[in-house]
Amino acid sequence: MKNKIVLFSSDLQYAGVPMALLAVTKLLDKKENDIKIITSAEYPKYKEEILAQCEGALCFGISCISGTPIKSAIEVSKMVKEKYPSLPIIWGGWQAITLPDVTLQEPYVDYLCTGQGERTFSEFIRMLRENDFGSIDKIDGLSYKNNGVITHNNRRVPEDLNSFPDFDLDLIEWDKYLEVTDFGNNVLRIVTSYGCPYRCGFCCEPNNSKRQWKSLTAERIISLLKKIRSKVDFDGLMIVENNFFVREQRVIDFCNGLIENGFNIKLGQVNGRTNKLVTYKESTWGLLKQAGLHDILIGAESANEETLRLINKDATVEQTYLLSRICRKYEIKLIASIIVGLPIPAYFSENSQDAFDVEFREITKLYKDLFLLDRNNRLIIFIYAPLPFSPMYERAIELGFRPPKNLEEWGNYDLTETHIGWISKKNIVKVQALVYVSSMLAIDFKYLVQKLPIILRVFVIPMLGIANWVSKLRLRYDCYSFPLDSYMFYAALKLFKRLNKTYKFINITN
Ligand code: B12
Ligand code: SF4
Repeated sequence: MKNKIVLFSSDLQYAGVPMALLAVTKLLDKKENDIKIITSAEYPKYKEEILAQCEGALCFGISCISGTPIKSAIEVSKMVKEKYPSLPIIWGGWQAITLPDVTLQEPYVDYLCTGQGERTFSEFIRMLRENDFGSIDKIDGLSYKNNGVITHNNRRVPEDLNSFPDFDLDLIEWDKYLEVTDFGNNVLRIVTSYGCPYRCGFCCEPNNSKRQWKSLTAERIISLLKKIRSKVDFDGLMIVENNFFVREQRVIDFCNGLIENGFNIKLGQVNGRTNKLVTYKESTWGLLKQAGLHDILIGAESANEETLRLINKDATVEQTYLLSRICRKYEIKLIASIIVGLPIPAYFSENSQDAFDVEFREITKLYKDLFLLDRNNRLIIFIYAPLPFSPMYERAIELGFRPPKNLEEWGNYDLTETHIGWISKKNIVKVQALVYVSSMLAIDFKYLVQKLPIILRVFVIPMLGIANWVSKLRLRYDCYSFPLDSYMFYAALKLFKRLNKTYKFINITN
């Protein structure tokens, strides 16, 4: 008889392909295992589905990133533990990696996978199936409780992704994960690599992958895409891994593969590093454009050279400008992500308002310059949300940041909100206003609007026109205070999202 394995993705806001869950099934033998993947996108009544599927199952696995997805992971784990007390529950993903002890100490979490999951999960399933608990300490990357004492096995060294087979495409209903974006109507998210070779001081990735980067070959990606095409017709891909552009030859081969196989799609939100991209050959840029590259997302992080040096970015503000010029030449949009409020010396030594004013002035200048270079350039800004295992985390604590104390509290630690005392509410409003202006001026809402019923379009089109006009004024006069226009826009968006939940006009990740 087959073993039933039930897997759940706890990020309820996320509408995209459950990449982590698909990945961990790669090494599971389909003849022996009956795998059920449950997401809120595919199962709006996911709780009922989980409870029904867990009946007679071998284990229940949850993929969870830090922040609000912890809440639903807790709720569901408690629910399953209550109904099936002996069913092993394993958490994997970024929450398990970032806060292993805090997570595992809870009674409703039995095991953790604290790194790359493909091999760890298959060894774990074998152990459960064969009732071979004597071998538990041999499973790298697994953490568990032994008479209440937390034990972490050896870390798992990231393995070559090409040594794993593709996942079974029938595990999910692909059309449920098509998203509407500013470059396509039917866009899928994919990842083609794991880890990251860089060492940014605010990021939890270097501690996880130990600066290793493992990637699928271009041939493997193209062959996977062909299989996905046989399941669903997509017109775009978001390649959302940490860094798609690490090896130029892989990128060249991938673009050639897309072109030769006539994919005719757009590529967006493709993550890359400024310092690497500026070294790319002109011919590669031409090829990227020809293959359909719509936009690149870079971690510009700061508009200040000294800050970039302090966070070990190994890239410069000058390179951000240079990359913007290259992108303009090839008509590729550039999305630059910035982090405000990193615990840099200015916040230690100066009045925090003065430190913010300098930081904000530099960012608005960068944005204006980039906008003048190309009107499609966009800035996204995050307020720094400290997470363990990075040098900046310790600095944040020195500066007064108080971390949540237990898993429930971490579930209230919304990573998209502000938790650092050195950025005031008034300043958060300014940052949000700048993000709003940049979004209004750069995002092409065409695909979104097309999907709306006519009755809604009548309101939405003029509203977007007015929002765009006011944003231009704000940019011209550097005015980011009293952003009433953005409040109205976000109120309308909130209402729309509510309607969308009921009527499902479009599939979008919040
Ligand atoms: C896609 C993505 C998103 C998507 C979807 C997130 C999601 N719920 O899956 C969206 C756009 C929604 C998103 C948003 C955000 N994200 Co994000 N995102 C990513 C990204 C780029 C890829 C994730 C992914 O699918 N990887 C592919 C899979 C195959 O790899 P994986 O997730 O690492 O999974 C492997 C293992 O962890 C393990 N595993 C995972 N799950 C499970 C489950 C089981 C049972 C087992 C056994 C093993 C296992 O096995 C897998 C295969 O090896 C990661 C970066 C990264 N490199 O992972 C950041 C990342 C997860 N995001 C991050 C952050 C900070 C955010 C935001 C806060 C950004 C922001 N400021 O707005 C928001 C918050 C979202 C929220 N709801 O709170 C951080 C998370 C830090 C943390 N400790 O949790 C990351 C790590 C980026 C970074 N380096 O800082 N994100
Ligand atoms: S911020 Fe991006 S480039 Fe820097 S270490 Fe993290 S994943 Fe790598």
